[in-house]
Amino acid sequence: MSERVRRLRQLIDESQVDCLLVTGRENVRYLSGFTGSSGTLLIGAAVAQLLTDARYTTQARSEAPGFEIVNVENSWVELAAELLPDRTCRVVGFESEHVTHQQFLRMQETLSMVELKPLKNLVEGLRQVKDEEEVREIRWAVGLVDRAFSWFLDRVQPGRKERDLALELEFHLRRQGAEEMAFDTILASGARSALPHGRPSDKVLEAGDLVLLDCGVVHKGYCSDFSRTVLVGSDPEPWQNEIYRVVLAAQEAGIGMIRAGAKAADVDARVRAVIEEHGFGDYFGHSTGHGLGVQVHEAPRMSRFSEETLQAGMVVTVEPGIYLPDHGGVRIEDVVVVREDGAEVLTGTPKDRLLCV
Ligand SMILES: [Mn+2]
Repeated sequence: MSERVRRLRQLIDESQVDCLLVTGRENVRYLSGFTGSSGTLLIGAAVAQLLTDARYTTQARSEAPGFEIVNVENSWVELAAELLPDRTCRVVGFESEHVTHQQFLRMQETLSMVELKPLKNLVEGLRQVKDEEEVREIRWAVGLVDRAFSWFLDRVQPGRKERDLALELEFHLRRQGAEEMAFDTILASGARSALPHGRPSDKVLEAGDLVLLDCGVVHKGYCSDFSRTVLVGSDPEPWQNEIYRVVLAAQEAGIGMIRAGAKAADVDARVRAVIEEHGFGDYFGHSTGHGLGVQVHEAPRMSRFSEETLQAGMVVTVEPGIYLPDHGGVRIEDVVVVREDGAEVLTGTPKDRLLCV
């Protein structure tokens, strides 16, 4: 049985349940390898079953060899009701963040022979610390976007539409091997770059515009996340250079604090302090970053509200920004691996000055 399932069994035991129903899609994939859109895991001390339907049973056998594949005919809840009485599962945990209210009512009705216990963040907790195989997939996804960014820069020209540029970049990334985009690409220029999550619009790039790009791809189920801001033309205004330098200083200060044992909230505080010292505190409204893995946003949170201590093997983003309404904004985002003695930066694209293209 895989190391992941072994560690989960320990958590199941500590949570005082006899077994766990895993319904979160990313959690199912993380634990079993199964990539289909419909599957539920039943995991206990001596049980590892994957409940899925006829569309997926063949695929499941090859993707999840460590699991017994059980065919769902009606619904997985009814199948679980048939499977559970044979087992020693009396208290059954379920993922309260990955069950709809309707499913919960059905579980209450159909699984009345057991006690249902809501649990959360069990698998998400395991997912925080990556093994080197996971780091390798993330590194590849990060590298793909690094290479595509050079390609993209040649196409950033006055007269080009945000939507067209974003579409061409996504097409290029897919052709270079991305499974899919990790999230909707953010590409915003000029005053629109002050929208931290600006969707590509019909706006045309003009000389003097800041262009903020934030995109990521999925590779073997693992996400990358990347932001850079460049200037169209060759003549940045002083405020554009200034906010770029401040964001860069804040981002590097944050990366400099990352190591096993550091508190995520302290990293956020350090980044925020640099931006506040320069008088831009009101223009940095989001958190410093987030964990990255099979989901583009996962634990740990890199925010002032985070209670987490960084551990070796966590993969996080560091992505401060300054957004001046009606003027423009800058964000710089790298992906880093937390190591015992510091941060290993996976992102390779240079960031040392505001690039003018
Ligand atoms: Mn991000």
